[in-house]
Amino acid sequence: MNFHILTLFPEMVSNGLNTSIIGRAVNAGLLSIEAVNIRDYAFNKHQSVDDYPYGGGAGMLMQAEPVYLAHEAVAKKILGRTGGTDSRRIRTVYLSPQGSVFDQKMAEDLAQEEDLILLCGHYEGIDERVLEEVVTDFVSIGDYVLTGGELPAMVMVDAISRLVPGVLHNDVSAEFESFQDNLLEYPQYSRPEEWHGKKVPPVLLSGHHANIEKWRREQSIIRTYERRPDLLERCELTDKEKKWFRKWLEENMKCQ
Ligand code: 4GT
Repeated sequence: MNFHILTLFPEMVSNGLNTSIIGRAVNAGLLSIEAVNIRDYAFNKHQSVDDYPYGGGAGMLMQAEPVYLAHEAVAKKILGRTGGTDSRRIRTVYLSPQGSVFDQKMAEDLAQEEDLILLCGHYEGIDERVLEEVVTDFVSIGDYVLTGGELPAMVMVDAISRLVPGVLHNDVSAEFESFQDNLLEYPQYSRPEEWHGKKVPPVLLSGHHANIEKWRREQSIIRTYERRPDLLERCELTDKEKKWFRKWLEENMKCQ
């Protein structure tokens, strides 16, 4: 999968994504991450990329033309390689607090694309007119305000990349984790068997795989109930699990 990140701070993005699992996947040729400097497309008289907003107000706005030219250059390259003809069909995400909130489902959807363009704003954002012409998806990573779209773009690249086949080379893969089923992951333990007087739950040392699986599933349900009850409403428990959970609730609520 190929990520193309349009930004005024390309080194921030490249430096943040060249390490660990993502860096290794890039070196292995499973991913490419191209950071395109929008400033390289400021062909106006003063080579500027920002200006005051019409109507007044605080701060500066990124101008339409350099963003448009940077997008066009990237789109041309992609179409040349893929044999496509319509640059408006290349998924182009604008990172903004006004977007739909990014989640695992959206990551799975975007991981199906061969090329993904991520547009990062800075200052007070980007002239609306170019957004109307190039953006296909408006995405937010959560309800808070940042100084730029670079960190959100990096969050998206990380979450999407680990879904690309081969990027995680463990046997069970990304499918089988937190948020699969809308349940949080169960607690995990490694050596030593006892630490600070705390023992590893005995079932995990039993070697009984069916019991271990059952215990983990139950722990996931308890954990989701305790930490993210909003997710529990959206997850599908079997009748057996519902019955077990009702019993667990009864037993654990009476002494409160
Ligand atoms: C928050 C988010 C985001 C910002 C988010 C344009 C100029 C937007 C600054 C940028 N803040 N971008 N994508 N929650 N700020 O995703």
